Amino acid sequence: MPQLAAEQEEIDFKSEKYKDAYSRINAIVIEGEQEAHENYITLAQLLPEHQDALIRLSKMESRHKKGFEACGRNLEVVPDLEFAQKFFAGLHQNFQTAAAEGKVVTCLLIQSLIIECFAIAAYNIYIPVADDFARKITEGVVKDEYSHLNFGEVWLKEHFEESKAELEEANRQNLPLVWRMLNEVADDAETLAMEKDALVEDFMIQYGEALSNIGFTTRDIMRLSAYGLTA
Ligand code: Y39
Ligand code: FE
Ligand code: FE
Ligand code: FE
Repeated sequence: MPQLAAEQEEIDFKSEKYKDAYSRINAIVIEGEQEAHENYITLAQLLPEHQDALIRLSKMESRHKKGFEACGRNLEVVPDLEFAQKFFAGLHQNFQTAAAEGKVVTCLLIQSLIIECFAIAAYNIYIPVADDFARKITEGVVKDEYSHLNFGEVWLKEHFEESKAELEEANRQNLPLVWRMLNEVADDAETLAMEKDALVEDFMIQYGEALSNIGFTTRDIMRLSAYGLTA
């Protein structure tokens, strides 16, 4: 979504207001990449036949984390990692619980569909309004995130019939958390010139496409992707 250069020039990346918001958003992204790294290691244990692929994804996530740490340093911002851990606590707990129960379908829905779609939406909306340094980093990262989403789509498509009920339940438990997280971050995102409506729209598009690729009908997608949106 390209924006006018004039609009971009109005963003003062060095202002205290921008840096304050960035200390939380940057931390969310750093913590998200760290948790994604751990989640793919856990998934590699749950799916030993895909171990090599999943360990590759986990290593990409640590590279992403390093890239975003550099973005924070470049703006002389200290990320508020405590805030970020709280931000992810709900999804983190649900992933841990599912992993402990061996519920690989739920783990894939949380990490490879929901979190990846959240990341893709956020990075797509951020790129046109990012500082030059962060834009280059984020452009490289978002390409990887599409491949992570694709891993989840392909596996779930191949196991669609036996996964359907667990996917419905996992969606019901986790999608409302995403809407809450988006609300929680909306003001800081706005300060970074990222519009909440655009984030919601991009997430819905990515997540709806993913559900479609897995095998859900349009009717199912409408119901699943908006679940908890008004809550
Ligand atoms: O798979 C991944 O790399 C995802 C973990 C990273 C999460 C990124 C979370 C982005 C939410 C940012 C919200 C800003 C408005
Ligand atoms: Fe990542
Ligand atoms: Fe943890
Ligand atoms: Fe990822």
